[in-house]
Amino acid sequence: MNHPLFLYILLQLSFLIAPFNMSAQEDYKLWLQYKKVQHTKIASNYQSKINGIVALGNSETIQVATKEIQLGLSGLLDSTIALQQNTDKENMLILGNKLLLDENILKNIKNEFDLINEEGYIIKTIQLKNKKHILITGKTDIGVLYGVYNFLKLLQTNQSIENLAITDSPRINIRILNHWDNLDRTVERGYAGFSLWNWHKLPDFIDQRYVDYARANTSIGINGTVINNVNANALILTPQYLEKVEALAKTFKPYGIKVYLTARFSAPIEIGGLKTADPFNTDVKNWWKEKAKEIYQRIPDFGGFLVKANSEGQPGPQNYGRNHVDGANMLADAVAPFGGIVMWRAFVYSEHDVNDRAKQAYSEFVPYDGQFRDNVIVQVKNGAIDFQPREPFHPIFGAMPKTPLMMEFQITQEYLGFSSHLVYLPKLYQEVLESDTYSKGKGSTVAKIIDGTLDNHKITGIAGVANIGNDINWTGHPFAQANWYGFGRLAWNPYQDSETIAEDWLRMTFSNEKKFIKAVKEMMLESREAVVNYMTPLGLHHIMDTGHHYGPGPWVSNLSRPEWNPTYYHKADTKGIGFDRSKTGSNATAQYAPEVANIFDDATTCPEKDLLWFHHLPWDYKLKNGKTLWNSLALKYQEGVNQVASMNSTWNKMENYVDEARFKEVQMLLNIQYKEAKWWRDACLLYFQQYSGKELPKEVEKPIQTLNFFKSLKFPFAPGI
Ligand code: GCV
Repeated sequence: MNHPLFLYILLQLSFLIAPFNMSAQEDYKLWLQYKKVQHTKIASNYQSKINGIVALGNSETIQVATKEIQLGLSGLLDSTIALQQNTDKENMLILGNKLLLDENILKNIKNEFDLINEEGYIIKTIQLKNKKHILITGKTDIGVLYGVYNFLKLLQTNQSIENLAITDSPRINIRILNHWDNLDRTVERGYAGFSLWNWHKLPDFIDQRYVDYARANTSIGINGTVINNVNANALILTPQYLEKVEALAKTFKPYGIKVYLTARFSAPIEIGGLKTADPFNTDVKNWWKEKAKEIYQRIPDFGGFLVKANSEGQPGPQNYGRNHVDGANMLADAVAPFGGIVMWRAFVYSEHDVNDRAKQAYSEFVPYDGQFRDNVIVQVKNGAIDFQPREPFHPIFGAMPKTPLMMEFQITQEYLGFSSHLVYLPKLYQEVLESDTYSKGKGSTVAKIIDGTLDNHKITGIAGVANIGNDINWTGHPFAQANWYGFGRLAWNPYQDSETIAEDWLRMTFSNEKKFIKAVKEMMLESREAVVNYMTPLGLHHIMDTGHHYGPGPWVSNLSRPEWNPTYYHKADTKGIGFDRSKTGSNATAQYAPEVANIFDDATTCPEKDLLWFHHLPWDYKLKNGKTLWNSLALKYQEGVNQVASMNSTWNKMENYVDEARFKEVQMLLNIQYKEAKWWRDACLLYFQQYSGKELPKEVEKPIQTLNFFKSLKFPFAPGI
């Protein structure tokens, strides 16, 4: 039968029953799936311990906390847990901040409040008149909300809730996402659709997405968001847009999330009618002061500004013969009366500077140490070039002890296969955070610099360039959700292990089945090394194709700015390969503390993972494995491909643990990743082989295509530009 009505009904029905719809919902829910606890013993234990909810106070945040706990429990326990007025019945879940706890409850608390800060929480099993209850508290309502999400995590990950005594606080104050979102809803380096912010419908239309975005962020401890691109448009500071920003800020406020904006340095000219943006000009200073006042009138808890100045063509104080300190301090003075801060980026390099690009930000910023206002924090990328699959830690960390420094990680995968490659980034973040700068002797890790403990800073921060868009699953790749999740967890506590985070994420997002977790966790943990191997092994970097940064392009050498060309970075020639940043070369190694510099400076002590970052070595230089550099490089590329092949085979065995649609989605993406890993291997090896003049080792598969074929590939519409 081919009747149009029949086809129409069939189509409707197929949407109703299609697993894709189910999974689209599951994808959308991120790690807040709240699926029924499968293990019957564990589930009945939870049920016996949670009989009702007593919520103290009625602030917006407590209302959100109550709603979330009800939502979570109704899914996890598959039953409705009712709100109660008092603790007469046993096994109540009591939510309330310290000020609202009565004497009897407080008697159960020892020194726990001394152990937490303003955003911290306590989850404790207490006794009232011989009846057991669970208390979730903190010094503030936001602390309570964090406690609620962490209590739900215990259930989501099937942990015991017997005799609970948990205290926890964030170690870093500003835990923030940087959205590189433009006002036309495109997202620079965004691979998950368009921007979440529907500027056209704001301020009157509040998309449910904004609320779910806030829920997801708060559940992992993120407390700030810069909603627009660092390549900024001044229009965001006009009343027309500020009204819309205000609506978003109001939506996020109950979740403890502050809104921040990027400030285009030339805004006084572009939207203020002034002739200059010189930070020493009185009219300019007053313009920013008035602008800050206007913003704070609308958004009393506005966080402050993030600024990219005199970098990649953005305007800044240097346009007027001033410097970064002059610019940052002028803006800092404007927001200071309202408690705002300025995050000033140190991502600077210039085509007019003949020095190694890796040295330029350090050379420019370190002399300013101690000159910034108290409410300025300098935002530094994790490495000295630009979010490569692997970079040694940025030498600014440890070199500006009198200035608060915040970390900038990239969550969006600009240089790591966009949203088609499965790469678990918390492994990369952990590697950087654990790096020892030796700035105050052994143990001066990057984590201790950014949490303020090493140099005693009160204002501390960590930023992640968001990988979020309006794709149904938020991040393009289902496993890219783990990078958003993991960033939040490490922002809360930069000393956590990425393995634990991966396990929690898998349990909350997919399943608590041991076999699934073991296999898929291993796959995630290996994925970061895999991408390094098939893209940029042994310290290679910045050899991607131009502009869009998609795929390999080690041959690119014709760009106007020398330091944008991949050939600038790998320096392959018939003698060898790598960038000599040792004493005999650019001497970038000298920007590190002597203990670190000495290690990097000598090719025999330099970790092999960073070898070609710091050294230009002959093709037949022997590595620790006894093999030549050429053979080792080729084998690394092959290893990367093999790792992706084994990720594929691991995933193919997981069909029974995952819903059909998410299983297929990841399977297709892993196939793309496999194809692209081979593309990277073949293109790079064919290109470098022109210089090495050597055969590929027998373990390396022979390329099927020619170098000219790879060079001919063009991607005019690659996303994210
Ligand atoms: C927002 C790299 C990216 C740019 C980005 C810049 C930055 O150069 O390719 O898209 O601009 O970093 O971090 O400012």
